[in-house]
Amino acid sequence: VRRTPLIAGNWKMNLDHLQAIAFVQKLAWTLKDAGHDFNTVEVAVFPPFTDLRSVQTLVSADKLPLAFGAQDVSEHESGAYTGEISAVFLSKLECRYVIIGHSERRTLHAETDEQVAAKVAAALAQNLSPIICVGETAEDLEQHGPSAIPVTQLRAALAHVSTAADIVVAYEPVWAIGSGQAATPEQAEQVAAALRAVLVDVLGEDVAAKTRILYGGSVKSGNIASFMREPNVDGALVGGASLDVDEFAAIVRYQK
Ligand code: G2H
Repeated sequence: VRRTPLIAGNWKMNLDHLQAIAFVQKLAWTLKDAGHDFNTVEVAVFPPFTDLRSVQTLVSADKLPLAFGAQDVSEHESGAYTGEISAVFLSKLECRYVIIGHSERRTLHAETDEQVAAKVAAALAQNLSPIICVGETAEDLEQHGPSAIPVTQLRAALAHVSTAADIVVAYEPVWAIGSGQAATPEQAEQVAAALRAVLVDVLGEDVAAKTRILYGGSVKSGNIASFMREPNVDGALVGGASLDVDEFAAIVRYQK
């Protein structure tokens, strides 16, 4: 099975809606100028909620071949949840993906495995493809070894997922996030292979073979190709380096 690589830019809390428009326009031109084939490597951006309407309008008006999504979603569909954003709203804004369980949500907002599982179910119910983030801290790594925590987190996140689900998994070692210290390609592959084994076990061979597993944590244009050579790594979730158009475009163009 050939899995289309996905390069995803997680903007985190950066770029207002005007900056987002300028960024997305420049990104689309840069990639088109470079002759990028979007069917060969898929490109997605994850702006803050307040930028999504601008990005959607631009993408649909100019028919840009970019996917986009949100960085989080509520586990609830509607109701008295002040400050929350429903998967229904994201779906109506033509989001294709939504990042769920990013380590910054788990750490700074105390998101639990149960909430992550509920959010995954809420996203799938609206035909959004969840990018399920898992990863261990430096202490976890020391205590439990490389794959134990990511494997446990993925199993928990799949609690309500049916076998046909369209999901993406992102392995992001917490110690590699924003630190400049990326995992080695061998480390990423070892955990990605363990995560694929979970997918086989829970969702079956066919879905596991189709599901993309991304690496995230200090990905740059200088190290992306080494990750992409690994058989179980199908793309990257890029934070800091996704905020510079030329650098992000160079990551997307890792084969060149
Ligand atoms: C991990 C990653 C993007 P960065 O959080 O999700 O960020 O590339 O800045 O390490």
